[in-house]
Amino acid sequence: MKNILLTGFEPFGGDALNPSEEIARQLNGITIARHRVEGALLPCVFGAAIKELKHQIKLHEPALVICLGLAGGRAEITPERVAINVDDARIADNAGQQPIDRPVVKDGPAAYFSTLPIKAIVQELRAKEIPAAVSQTAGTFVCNHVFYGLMHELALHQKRVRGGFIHVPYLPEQTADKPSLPYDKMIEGITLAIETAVEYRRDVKAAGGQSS
Ligand code: PCA
Repeated sequence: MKNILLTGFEPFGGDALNPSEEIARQLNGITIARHRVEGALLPCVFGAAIKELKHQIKLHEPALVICLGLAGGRAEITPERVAINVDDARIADNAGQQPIDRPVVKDGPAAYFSTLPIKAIVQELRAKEIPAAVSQTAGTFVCNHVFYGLMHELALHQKRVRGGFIHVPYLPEQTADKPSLPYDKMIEGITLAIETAVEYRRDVKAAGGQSS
């Protein structure tokens, strides 16, 4: 059976938990669309996160890589369209680093597009009434850093492996006033996103933008 690598992040910025970590742990070891999910945890640390990601890719030799992260404040599950070659941290990472206007990869391309079927994922999630939208930016913190590191690694060394990044909202218990999504909806949504990524080798042409 082929593997899918599904990564989540440890908590950061003073949060007690990170839904992306919980999802990667919960789906670890299960079979989705004839693939075995290998869940892994990445540190919320510039540099070390990409190092661990590359280690996990070597270990599991996945056919597909999906990295998850928390985007506090967003109301939808958001497949990211593009990773940019910029680290520009608004807060320190979990090792106290705060890079400003630094490339992820020196002399690397300005950006990489996700090779996940991002519109198909949004379409399938919406059909099941799970809030979803394509996001045009993964920010410039550790999530974009890992997304760029992933796509750079795949472009250079694993051309047949597809990959991308999906941000998830807060869990209801994490916030009183910001949008959130219940845990079971997140699990259902990411399971469906994985299925869709396996089934759709090519993306669909459909509207998938954010509602707000
Ligand atoms: N979210 C942060 C980093 C880790 C995470 O889960 C981000 O969006 O960059």
